[in-house]
Amino acid sequence: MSQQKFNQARFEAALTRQWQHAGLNAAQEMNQHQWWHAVSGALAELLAAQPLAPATKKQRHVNYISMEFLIGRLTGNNLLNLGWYDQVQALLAEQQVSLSELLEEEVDPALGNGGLGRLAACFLDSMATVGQSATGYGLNYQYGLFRQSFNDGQQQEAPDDWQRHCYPWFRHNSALDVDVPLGGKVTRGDNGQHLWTPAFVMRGEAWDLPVIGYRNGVAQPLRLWQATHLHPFNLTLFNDGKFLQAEQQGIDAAKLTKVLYPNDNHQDGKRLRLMQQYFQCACSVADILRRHHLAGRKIAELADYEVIQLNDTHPTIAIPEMLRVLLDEHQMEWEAAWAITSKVFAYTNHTLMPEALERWDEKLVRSLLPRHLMIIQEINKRFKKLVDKQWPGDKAVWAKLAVLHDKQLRMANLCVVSGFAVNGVAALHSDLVVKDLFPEYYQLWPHKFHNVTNGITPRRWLKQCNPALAGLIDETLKVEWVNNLDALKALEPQADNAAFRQRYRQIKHDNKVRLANYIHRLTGITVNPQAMFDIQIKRLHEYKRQHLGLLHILHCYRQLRDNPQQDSVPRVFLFGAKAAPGYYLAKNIIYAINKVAEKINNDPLVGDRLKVVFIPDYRITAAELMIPAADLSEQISTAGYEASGTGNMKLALNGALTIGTLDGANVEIAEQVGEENIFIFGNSVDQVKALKAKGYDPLKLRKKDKHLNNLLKELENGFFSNGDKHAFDMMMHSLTTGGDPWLVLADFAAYCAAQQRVEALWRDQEAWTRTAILNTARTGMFSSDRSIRDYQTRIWQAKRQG
Ligand code: 73E
Repeated sequence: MSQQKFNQARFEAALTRQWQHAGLNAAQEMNQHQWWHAVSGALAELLAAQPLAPATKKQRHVNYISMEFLIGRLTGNNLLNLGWYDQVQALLAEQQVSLSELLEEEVDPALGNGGLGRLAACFLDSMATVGQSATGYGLNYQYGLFRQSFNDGQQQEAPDDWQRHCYPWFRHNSALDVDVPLGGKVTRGDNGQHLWTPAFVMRGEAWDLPVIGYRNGVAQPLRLWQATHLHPFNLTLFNDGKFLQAEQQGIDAAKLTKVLYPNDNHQDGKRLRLMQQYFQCACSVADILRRHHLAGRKIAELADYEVIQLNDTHPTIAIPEMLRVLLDEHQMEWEAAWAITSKVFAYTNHTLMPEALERWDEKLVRSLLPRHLMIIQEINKRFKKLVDKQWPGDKAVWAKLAVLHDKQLRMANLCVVSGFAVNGVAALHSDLVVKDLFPEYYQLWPHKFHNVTNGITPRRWLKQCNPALAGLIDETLKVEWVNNLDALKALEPQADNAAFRQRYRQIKHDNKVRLANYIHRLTGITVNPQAMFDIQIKRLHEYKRQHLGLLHILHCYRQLRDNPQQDSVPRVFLFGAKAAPGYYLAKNIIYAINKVAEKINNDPLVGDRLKVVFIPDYRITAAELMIPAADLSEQISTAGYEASGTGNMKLALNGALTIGTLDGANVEIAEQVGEENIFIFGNSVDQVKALKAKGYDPLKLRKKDKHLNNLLKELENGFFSNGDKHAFDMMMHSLTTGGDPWLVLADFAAYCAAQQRVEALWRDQEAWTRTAILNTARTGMFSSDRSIRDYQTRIWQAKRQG
């Protein structure tokens, strides 16, 4: 398909309908926000008429189910992908309206926590762009991820009411409503069939956002389910006079999609979360089957046309839901239903962290989903036969592999047993999935296991967020590179071209000025754009080790105080991170960084040489400003714990040099850019394992390393906290007597040494720029278009093993 032409007359007519609908008499009466709303609404209306590419036998339709889609602002991105940006800009300019200014009016929908949700959004963009027919299925939360502010350095959370009811990109299609049962009991009918009598039924409404391919005429839906009560209320209860109970049902239903759970890499085990999961899965499975039937296809052919990709285990309950529908509603035999189901589902694993691996109490599952529990028991029983055959009498193996064990349901096991494919998200991670997490499953089914290294969409993460660099690339390469990112390779020779380097450096500088202005507006802090912008942006988590960054800042501060005359490299340390509201240690790390920042930023001895800024309320829109302005990208997780990372890719593509451990996709970034163009340090996965095995003791390390000990002491003696010696107790305990589980102290010396190498290169700005250009030129493989093609060839369209 080719790009859809911009039709000015149709657009203007749609725009007119928008302001008329708002009750105005003329376009000129609109304020800035109304302009944004009207332009977006008009575009959405034009797109609604767009036909969908149907599923074919040649290409299965992908149903990407995810609890999170961190989409970011849509209007600018959609205009860019449509190729209509310039025309709309010119049209608005005639009315003295600035397109770029009105785009700032959009709230950034925060329907996700971090990398997992952003990955889902990048994948939708890429599927539309490479022509992979797909539907995204998620939840339409009324409140997205909380808004963050700081009060005396402590994180405060406020609800993110993003006004979903008047978001102009939504299209609600009431013909797609789904009824979702919950609770109750299961009995047997006359023919032995299972009859589920639910305690209550909710309604799922389909709210669609358009996902637009890059200039290829494709638009496909991201379908977000929203829960409401049934209309009318349960009439029987109503007639019995039990009004309040009837109303109660409505209240509960609306609660279901009220709020996104704010945990990243952590499971809470809350009842409402399981209800959200089931609600999403029941709606999505019903929708997939409805589409299949409407196309006139037989149920037995489902796996020839549809694949369901599970974004981590959060939507796993879709598996027993599919079986339930096939068994109970289509009256299929187990074998036939299983044959279909086990060819449809594929599972992506995003984490090895034990606290993030989902388990649900059997009791809870039974109370909400009695029929599903029975189906899971059947899967478990049949699977046990296979395990008994392979490992006769081996109880330990069964204890590991069982889907149901110790009254707990293990979602990852259910996925591996029931799906046709399992993949990790970076080469190193996929290796660990096989070796550490699922070795026995790998023995049983080696063909199920794959790697698909994550990627990022270059539309948003280069062309849109860094227009000046995109322009320079256009001009230099004279080919369309944004949907063929390998083309960036041709920039390599420019690293040796002084004039190109000058322009590249100037662009980085301008982006830093843009960020400095934002920082000043937001925090009142003035930062020097000549300084190195050293950036760590990601969720706050111990394993990501923002506190290792903090220790290095203390080290720099110490050096400045010890040698005030020294010719130091000026740095601005920038952080952006939210901590889950109940994750107190993470919040304590935020507090520590803010307190240290306060001290350093107000120390006249330091002046412009060192600044530390924690940017509040980090989100996609802030990332779009920070990434193009970064000189140094901090990717310093404990090796073996960051499955992939995607911020690392965005930053490298935009010409930030990486300082990082051999973890996640850092390994592949290093391979691509070359060891001499990245700063790798610290213990490797094997070394981390060995250290832990032999009994690592941070206190011994502290004793030996006087310098490190002095830095820690300053955190303990109230120097940074107005004399409060307990301000950072939680963090300090974790680093010392708590055993330093993330090996922060163990990697500290190597980290500082790597930072030295960073400074040495920085002092030679030509060499630095050369390296930065090579990073841009060599990170084309991290386009999510490549990830999607990998999914196509390795998983979705691969020849299926029966
Ligand atoms: O390494 C990242 C990865 O790049 C990983 O931590 C993250 O997924 C990214 C995309 O693959 C992730 N998030 C979660 N698990 N892994 C998670 C777990 C529970 C709730 C919410 C998010």
